[in-house]
Amino acid sequence: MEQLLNYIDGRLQKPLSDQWLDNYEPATGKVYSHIPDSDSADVEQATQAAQAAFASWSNAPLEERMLLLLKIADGIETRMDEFVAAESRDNGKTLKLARAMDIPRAISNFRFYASALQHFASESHQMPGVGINYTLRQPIGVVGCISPWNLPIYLFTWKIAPALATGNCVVAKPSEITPYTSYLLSQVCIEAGLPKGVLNIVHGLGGKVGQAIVEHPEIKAISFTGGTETGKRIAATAAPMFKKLSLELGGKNPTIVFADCDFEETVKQVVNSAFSNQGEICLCGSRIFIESSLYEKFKKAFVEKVKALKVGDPNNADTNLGAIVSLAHKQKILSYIKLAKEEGGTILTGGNEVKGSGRCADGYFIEPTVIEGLDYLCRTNQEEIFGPVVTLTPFDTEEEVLTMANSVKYGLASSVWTNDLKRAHRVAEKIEAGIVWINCWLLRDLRTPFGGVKASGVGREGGWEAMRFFTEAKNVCIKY
Ligand code: TXE
Repeated sequence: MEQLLNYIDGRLQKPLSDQWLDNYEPATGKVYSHIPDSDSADVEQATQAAQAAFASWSNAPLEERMLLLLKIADGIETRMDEFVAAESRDNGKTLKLARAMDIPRAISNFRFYASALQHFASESHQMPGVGINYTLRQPIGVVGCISPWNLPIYLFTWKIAPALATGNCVVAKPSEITPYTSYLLSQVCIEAGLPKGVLNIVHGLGGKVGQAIVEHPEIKAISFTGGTETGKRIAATAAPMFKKLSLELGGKNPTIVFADCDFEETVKQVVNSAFSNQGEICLCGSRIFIESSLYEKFKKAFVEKVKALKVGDPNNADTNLGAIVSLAHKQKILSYIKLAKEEGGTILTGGNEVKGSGRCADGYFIEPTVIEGLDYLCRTNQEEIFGPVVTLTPFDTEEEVLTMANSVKYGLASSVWTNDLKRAHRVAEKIEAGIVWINCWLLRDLRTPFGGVKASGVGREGGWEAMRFFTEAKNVCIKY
């Protein structure tokens, strides 16, 4: 059985404890590799390596840092097929989605920040006749990056790239559920000649390795993406240590469809926003609100398209929904479908687990599920399910739909479908979310701030936001 290795001080190595965890393939339900069951001793070794590398990395010429990040991007691109296969096998997503989204975005993350570091400027403020101030934006030192299982290498590199670009050294932990592409990234970094200790990847459990990273006194900032409950635990540990924190947490995103939308395109895109990656994207639209006059027509067309979605082997070209990431997560999703029925919902399509066939006989599959007739305040409509389950709810007025959309503790993303320009801006201003897409979904410009409000987290990733997160601003004031 293949053993994935930690990447510490430039070397691939076993966990110091020589303890291992099973790594499951969601499509087959079978263990296909072992990952290090690392602990605080491995995190200590990684942190010391990062500290030792910091002086030279933070003082390296910008062009040197840029060229290394570009080489890493090229290395991923050269090994694209391996990364695509690994991402799909680890997460359960289809090969076509991994090839279309996850891996290209990981490459873009490194290329974007390789270029951004060359243009990252700060400001000066003149006091006429008295003096001048200038702001130095300096790297923090050793930072921690912890990422989830839904978009494994996409979100892992979304943190690591700006951290490295700004001259920090990194101790990073991917989800123990989807470690493989991070392991491949380690190999690419070695092949690219990234100096030892600049990036360290420690595999293992969140409560052990993740917690050790968060509480290590020499790791000065934490960039985390994952569940809201975990975000709370991380904040409780890091806040008293005065660490910088970026928390990208859960979501329960509204999709608001007005009667004047471009009907066919809206139905198609709303299906996409509901069920991409089996609904396991924090940006997915899981609460769909439709203007009453359009409700029946939209419901009919939407359910028809959902019924046509194919659930099955992620390796098959015609599969739309692959496997759910784990047995535990499959059971969590099924429990919410059961709850929806108990709360009075009507299942319009789906609602059942799917028995795989052939190699996937023991895989984790669930039908795309559409539910109507629920109160907007019920648990099914308030709690994050993070799977292929959406609800439909009609509305009459803007005020009513905004009240329902904003009724959840989350505030991450939203989409609004209308051709009324003024209404689009009006609604966008009032939605409690960090991202509002108008007549589109998941259209991303990496220069824009990315993050949520309320229980969806604090801080922003993306563009200069990420570069500022990973640097400290020092004001130098000179009297002349
Ligand atoms: O996240 P976790 P999981 C939501 C979604 C999902 C729930 C839990 O609802 O069902 O979060 O998913 C590490 N200290 N999202 O289990 O547990 C853990 O090892 C430090 C939304 O994946 O938060 C993993 O690497 N680290 C989210 C990472 O944190 C800890 C995407 C995420 O694990 C830790 C994924 C600790 N105490 C899930 N405990 C989004 N916003 O995109 C765990 N970890």
